[in-house]
Amino acid sequence: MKLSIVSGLNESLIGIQKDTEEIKSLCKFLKPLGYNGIELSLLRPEIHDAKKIMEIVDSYDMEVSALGTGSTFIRCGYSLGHVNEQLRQKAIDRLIKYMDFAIETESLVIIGLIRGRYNYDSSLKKERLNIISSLKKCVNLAEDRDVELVFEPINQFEIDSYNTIASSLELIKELNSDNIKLLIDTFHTHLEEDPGFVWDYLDDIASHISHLHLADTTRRAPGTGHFDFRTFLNIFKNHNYNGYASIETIMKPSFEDVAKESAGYLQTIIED
Ligand code: LER
Ligand code: MN
Repeated sequence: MKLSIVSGLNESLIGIQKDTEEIKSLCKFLKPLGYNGIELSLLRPEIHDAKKIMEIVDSYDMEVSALGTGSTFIRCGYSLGHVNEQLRQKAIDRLIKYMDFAIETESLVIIGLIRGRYNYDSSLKKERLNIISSLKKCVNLAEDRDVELVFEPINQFEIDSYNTIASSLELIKELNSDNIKLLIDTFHTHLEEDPGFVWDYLDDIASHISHLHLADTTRRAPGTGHFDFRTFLNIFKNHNYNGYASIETIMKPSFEDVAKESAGYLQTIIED
């Protein structure tokens, strides 16, 4: 199992020079802590020089684990489930940019908050149908490009559908493609899943999972709340999971503190 952490790049400072400096300083800081990769959360992947980013990441023997796409909905309002067809298409067009970046960086593309939320002129049923039809298009695009998408069940306070692992698995089975797998986030797992069944269930479906997000019960660093990371991670260790466990928390008191504390805590479990 490999370890990564979510980070953005300062996208107001456009320019390869700034990217280079930011990525270098992230790698320099994270590598000695035992991180294997960085999960990049970007708004406009096309403004970044993916080749240059890879050159730097490679030089530290690190990787870009995955690409976060949620700002497409949060900042631009485009979403895969939107009632307006043009805004759904804009979300798909943005995903093409992420996929193109993912080809260069050999990373996964996350389908999380980009699904959006439905509003007064839509409904849960319409939203689900729109998400399914948008995702069919995205999966075809991913197959053409040989890119892997990871679908993330997200809790009901942040998104309206596909909140549970079971409903998300059903959806990806319906899509019937090797290019879409599941991303399991411990924060959403804690809020949505039955604690009496979830461990056995994860054990049963581990082969469908390609990426993990780690945050404790308050969305802070692993080890600061009461999520059972040992039991959770042991399931994946037993399946010889060789994907990433990626820290995705509120970065308080600071990114550096979270990165240090999380790595220290998780390594005692991963390397046990
Ligand atoms: C949001 O809560 C989250 O977990 C992100 O990974 C969604 O893209
Ligand atoms: Mn997540």
